[in-house]
Amino acid sequence: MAARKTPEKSNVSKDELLKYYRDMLLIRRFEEKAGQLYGMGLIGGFCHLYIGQEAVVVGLEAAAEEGDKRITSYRDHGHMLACGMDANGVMAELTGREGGYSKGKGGSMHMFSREKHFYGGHGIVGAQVPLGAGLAFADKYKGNGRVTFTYFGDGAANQGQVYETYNMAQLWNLPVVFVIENNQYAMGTSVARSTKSPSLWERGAAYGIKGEAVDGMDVLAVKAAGEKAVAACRAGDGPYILEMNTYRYRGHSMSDPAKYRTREEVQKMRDEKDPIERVRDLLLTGSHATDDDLKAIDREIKAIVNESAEFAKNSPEPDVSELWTDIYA
Ligand SMILES: Cc1ncc(C[n+]2csc(CCOP(=O)(O)OP(=O)(O)O)c2C)c(N)n1
Ligand SMILES: [Mg+2]
Repeated sequence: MAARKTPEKSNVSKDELLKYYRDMLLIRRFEEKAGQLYGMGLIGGFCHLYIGQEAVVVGLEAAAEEGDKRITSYRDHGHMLACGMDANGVMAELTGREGGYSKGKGGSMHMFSREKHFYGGHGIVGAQVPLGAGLAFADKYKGNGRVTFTYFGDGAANQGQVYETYNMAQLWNLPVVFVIENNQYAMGTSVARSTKSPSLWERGAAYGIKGEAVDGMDVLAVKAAGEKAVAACRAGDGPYILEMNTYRYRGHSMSDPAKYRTREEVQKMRDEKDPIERVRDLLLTGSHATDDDLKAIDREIKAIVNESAEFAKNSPEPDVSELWTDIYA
């Protein structure tokens, strides 16, 4: 197996690289812990892990400003952590506990934070795309300069509502960045099996929307592309499409036997493209950090994640009286 290439020297600051390392590692370790708790029966229902795709959301959050919005699919824990939602509240929600973001009544796919402008968490494939354009419409109406990051998958990119949304978003110059997280699979179906036009971002051209493909395993490339897209939106020249070429290491959800790809394919991505290892290499080769410094960060992250699991386990299940609250009649 070919080793990862030594990264070129970058002119990104040490502090910035350390932040990306930390933020991506938090998502990775949090998701690993969620996987363990699922295996122990502490998390029920669906649970879609984000492991492998961390650079996408961390790079784009680095391009975001206070007040910008984000909305995504069910593969959403990474997005919540990256925008600053509390690991304890997310883990408690995954385990269906009172201390969770939706008081333990929503679970993995149904968490929101008004404070962090996180609008879910959507289990219906593609449903968040028109909602994301709606959020951007509201911001344009208010003239507040905010941008909405609307994330969806390669599978969702074949849905009709995405193209209806593209048309309206471009017609009204909405400040929305459409982020296609192309992790190469929609459940067990590879992109090659689902479309003959695999360059998903180029479909925006039919509506006059600009965009580009990005190495979604490289947090610096993601951030640079994100800044460009956000600048276009803030200048009134939105929307913008970013197709992030990425990869999920785990199955579609916790109940995926993964018979549609080989172990070797997954291992090759881990060995050659891992987004966290890439930043780790940059930190070490640029003499920005020592092995010991990185080990200290690893310990710090492990402590946050362990604490979230303890918090979740110690939080009670919601009271029966909660059955009748937070519902539309
Ligand atoms: C409208 C609708 N159709 C089908 C499903 C079942 N389903 C859930 S996830 C998924 C695959 C989506 O893949 P993609 O958009 O690539 O996102 P990824 O899971 O790779 O992040 C499907 C078909 C659903 N939830 N909603
Ligand atoms: Mg996919």
